[in-house]
Amino acid sequence: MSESELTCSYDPLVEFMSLFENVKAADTSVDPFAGLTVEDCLKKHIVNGIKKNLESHINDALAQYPPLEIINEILLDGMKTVGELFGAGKMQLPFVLQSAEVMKASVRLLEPHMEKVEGSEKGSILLATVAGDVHDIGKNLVDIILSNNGYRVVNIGIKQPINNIIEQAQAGKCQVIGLSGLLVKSTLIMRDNLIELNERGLQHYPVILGGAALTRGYVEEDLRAIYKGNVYYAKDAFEGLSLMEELSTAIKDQIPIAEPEASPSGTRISSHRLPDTNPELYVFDGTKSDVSTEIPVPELPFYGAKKMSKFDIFELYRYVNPVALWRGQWQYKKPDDMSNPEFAQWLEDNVRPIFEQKCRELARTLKPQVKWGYFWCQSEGNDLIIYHEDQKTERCRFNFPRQSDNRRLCLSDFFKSTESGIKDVVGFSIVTVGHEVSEYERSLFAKGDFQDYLYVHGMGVETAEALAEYWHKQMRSEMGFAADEPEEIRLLFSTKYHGARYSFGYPACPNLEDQVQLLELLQPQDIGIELTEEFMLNPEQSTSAIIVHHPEAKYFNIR
Ligand code: B1M
Repeated sequence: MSESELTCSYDPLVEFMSLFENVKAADTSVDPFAGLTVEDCLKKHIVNGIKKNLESHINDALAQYPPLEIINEILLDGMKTVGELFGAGKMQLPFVLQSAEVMKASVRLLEPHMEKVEGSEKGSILLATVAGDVHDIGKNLVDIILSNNGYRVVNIGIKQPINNIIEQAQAGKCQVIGLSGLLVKSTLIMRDNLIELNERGLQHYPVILGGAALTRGYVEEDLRAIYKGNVYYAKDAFEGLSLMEELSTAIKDQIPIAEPEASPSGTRISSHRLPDTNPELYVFDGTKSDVSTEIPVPELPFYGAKKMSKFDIFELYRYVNPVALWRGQWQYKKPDDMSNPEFAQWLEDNVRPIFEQKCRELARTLKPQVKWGYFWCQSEGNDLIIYHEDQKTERCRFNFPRQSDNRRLCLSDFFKSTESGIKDVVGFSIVTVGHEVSEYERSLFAKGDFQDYLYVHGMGVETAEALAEYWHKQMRSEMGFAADEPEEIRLLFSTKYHGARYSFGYPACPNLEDQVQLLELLQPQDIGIELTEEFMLNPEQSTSAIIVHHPEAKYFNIR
């Protein structure tokens, strides 16, 4: 397909209607604050996330209370209720963020009336995403929850080296250090950071760690055995909040911080293998999997890389996985008292309209672009050799791990071997939705539009995923497998199609370093994608993959 065959299109009517999205008919219903005391009025603002009339109710409260008392006694009490409702599964994360927005707006209104805010905080924390890691949202959610529950947060951003973390913690007079990271490598960086704190005699800092690649066991056993101070694991922002509550009370009352559950021996624990991220050579020991070697090779659609920059964004949105977006990114959770079908209906009625509105709102901010290509290849043991167009000269080589048990699968097994004498075809893709959505997202965070921040971030993430899914379909079709496509898009999300798309950094091809070769093959600089020193992709909402046509190719783990 040529670039000109796809055109960028918007539905002008839908676009026009979106301008009137937030314009509602005058609300003539009863005043929700009628008859409430000034304290209950403010609590209602917080718990229900209502910004309307906030200023006049804050002014009413100021006539009775000093500003600090309004914050500490009334507003924070409202946030406590929010936390309890969330904890009990009675409030969804987007509404928690809406409450945090009202909290922030209230504090902004009160600030001019306060002489000095310093020292009024419940406690303080330095927050950073560790060196080499670009993930922002998790740490920022922690920031929102802590800072709107009375803690002072010094959020120094992503990719932070330990020197800067320490300097900023000292300069900001922070009591606690909080580190976040999503990469496997980040768990090792966190360990190194703790060792550095030990070596500099800074173990008086309690450290809270969070992020997807961590496990409670790794933090509470392995890392606790290493750090001379106290280190804690927070699975989410609310666990971070309760840890801060414990820690700051202990610090305020000058109670020695309770020793966390001691690790059994105080020495290095061997039960948790430290994640291994150094690209090792996966040496082939002679035993391959039982993957069929008799699969016909598709015709090479073309050799090398091509670019596509014109997409119908609304067509792309059809490939957004609603479960991943609504339940994963936006974190809508099924309340205990709802059945699965009731919750599915609730999502359709309440969350789909938000999704549809965001689709329209972000149609011009998301800038989908793809680079993809096909190459001659052959396997050799655990390696996949990529050839030049002449089909003879080696261009580069990937080395993949092999399962030590189960079927002893290895990605290379899905391709014809050097012994077969047949050249096979492998695809690669790299997609992005551009940097604009991340910039927009950051501006929402800075403005305190927390709910929208979560929504927009989720849209960026899942549109990038949708683009990868959509383009994989296109590639299957180019390789001649269109007839095997499932009828419904939703079946694509459970990979009910021919072959598979594996991203580097996932178990079957875990080495992020392999992205260097992928970028050499696809040259995505012309769609604005580059690799950072730590083998991450810039723009953030980008993803790459190796496309395997073998019908037995499915996701697998390596043990
Ligand atoms: Co990718 N990705 N991804 N990804 N991605 C991960 C991070 C990965 C762990 C998946 C896996 O299981 N293998 C893996 C990294 C593994 C590794 O290091 N080898 C991975 C990979 C490999 C990649 C790519 C390299 C794949 C590729 O293209 N080859 C690529 C790289 C992108 C880049 O470089 N720019 C990539 C791409 C993408 C998408 C674009 C598709 C998308 C968006 C990424 C983004 O936002 N930048 C994406 C996604 C969505 C994920 C997963 C599935 C989800 C991340 C997320 O949005 N979480 C992720 C796997 C996972 O996390 N399970 C994965 C939601 C967020 C709110 O949670 O940040 O964890 P989180 O924060 C939580 C808690 O952890 C906790 O509280 C927060 C709120 O409750 N918390 C703290 C966090 N920090 C805390 C600190 C505290 C307390 C609590 O106190 C200090």
